[in-house]
Amino acid sequence: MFVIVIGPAAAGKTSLAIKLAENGILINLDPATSIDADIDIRKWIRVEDVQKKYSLGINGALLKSMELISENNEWIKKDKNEIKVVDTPGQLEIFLYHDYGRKIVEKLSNYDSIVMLFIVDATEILSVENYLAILAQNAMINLKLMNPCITVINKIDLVDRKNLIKYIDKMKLEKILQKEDVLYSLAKGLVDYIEYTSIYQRPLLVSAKTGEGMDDLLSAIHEIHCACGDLS
Ligand SMILES: Nc1nc2c(ncn2[C@@H]2O[C@H](COP(=O)(O)OP(=O)(O)OP(=O)(O)O)[C@@H](O)[C@H]2O)c(=O)[nH]1
Ligand SMILES: [Mg+2]
Repeated sequence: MFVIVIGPAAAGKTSLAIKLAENGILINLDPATSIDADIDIRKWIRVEDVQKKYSLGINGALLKSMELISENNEWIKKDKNEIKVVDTPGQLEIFLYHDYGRKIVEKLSNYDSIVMLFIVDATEILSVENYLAILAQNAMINLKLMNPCITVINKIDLVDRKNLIKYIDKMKLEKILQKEDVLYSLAKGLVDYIEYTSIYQRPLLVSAKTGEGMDDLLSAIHEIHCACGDLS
């Protein structure tokens, strides 16, 4: 199974990927950052080389690198029956606005089953609006990649859990979202969507730093894997 770790910059993707890969192998798909991975994309594609070769700025070079990665097969570990954790770059636009992410996911799905994680930084969830905006990004990623993700709230060690639950508990959230206006409808739709994918009923709160919640995350990954990717 490939466990693809996606999320905004500095949410803790690499930290979580390293922890998860203790039970499998780690594939680094970030062409800008070297980590101690079993397979490192930088062996074949390095953003600084791409920048020079194509005379691009740093963001253009990262996009071009992702295009090259989507066309390259050398980094793909094809053996089944092991957890292959894929760490990705934090520039979400790769997945939100371009097709490279989808190409990569489609390619991997030819070799093994896929479980995707969308990593959220708990310290960014400071209001209902904030949380819903994060869910909207999560929903867009699901649409673009045509795969549902498990929403994983990381850095739980840095926040007051009670405060966080206020925003992510459906009953409490619906109480807050009382106004009958167009934004309420949008917010309600997002909450229903997340509930439909069952992620919402079981928000996964973890800390890559302390290890809290990691067992639940591993169980969820295996559960989804056994259900052949059916989250409903
Ligand atoms: N307190 C705390 N810090 C964390 C946790 N997870 C990650 N961090 C810290 O957050 C920072 C970013 O972590 P990374 O794992 O590099 O995040 P990332 O999402 O891979 O970042 P990019 O690849 O740059 O997008 C580092 O300083 C980590 O040590 C966590 O659960 N708790
Ligand atoms: Mg990283």
